Amino acid sequence: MKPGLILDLDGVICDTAHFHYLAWSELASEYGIILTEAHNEALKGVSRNDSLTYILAINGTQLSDDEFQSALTKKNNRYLEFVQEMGPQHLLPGVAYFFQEAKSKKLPLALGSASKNAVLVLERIGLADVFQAIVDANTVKNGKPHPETFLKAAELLGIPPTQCWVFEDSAAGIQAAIAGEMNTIGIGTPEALPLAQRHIPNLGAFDFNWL
Ligand code: B16
Ligand code: MG
Repeated sequence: MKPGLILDLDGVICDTAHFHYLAWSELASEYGIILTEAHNEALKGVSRNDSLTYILAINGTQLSDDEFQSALTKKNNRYLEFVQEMGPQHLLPGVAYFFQEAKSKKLPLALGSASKNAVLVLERIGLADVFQAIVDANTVKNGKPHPETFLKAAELLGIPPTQCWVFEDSAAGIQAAIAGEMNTIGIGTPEALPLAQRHIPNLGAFDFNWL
């Protein structure tokens, strides 16, 4: 059986992580909160809801349920403005090569993203048709670091978790993959992702002989 490749979206396939950061920073500043690089790292792979909870806790801002929901909508609308401007030029380095290689080797591919906007982003960057399975925040109950996203992706591919490889740029995502007993490739440094088995700067640096 061929191994399954399960890819995160933001920060692995395209640089939406930066757009999330800009949109959250704008919102956070309304509450007198300045988001640092360290905050940004902690927010990667974290659901929209949990991200806002994390941000508000920075200075103890309390919101009513209605205010919380409005803040989520505001952040998402700002984020979607960035997404509307996206195209294939926003693919991270090596992504096109990675998909060519995976296709020529007939390796099953799944997306495992914590974003509710994953399909929209895939359409914008021209990758809506490359995955045999797409699992995002609209289709799971438990976000990363819970393994549900990746376990569901493996199930849809019909491949045992231990034969799947997860490509992730977030600590929460690496934890999720480990909890699902999958192999992990960290997109980033060992300092940022100490639990990942291997580290590469981008998908173009992946060596298919590792599989
Ligand atoms: P949305 P990934 C995650 O996507 C992002 O890394 C994270 O920063 C974001 O808060 C989360 O999606 C939710 O995104 O607001 O679009 O639903 O990295 O798991 O592909
Ligand atoms: Mg990510």
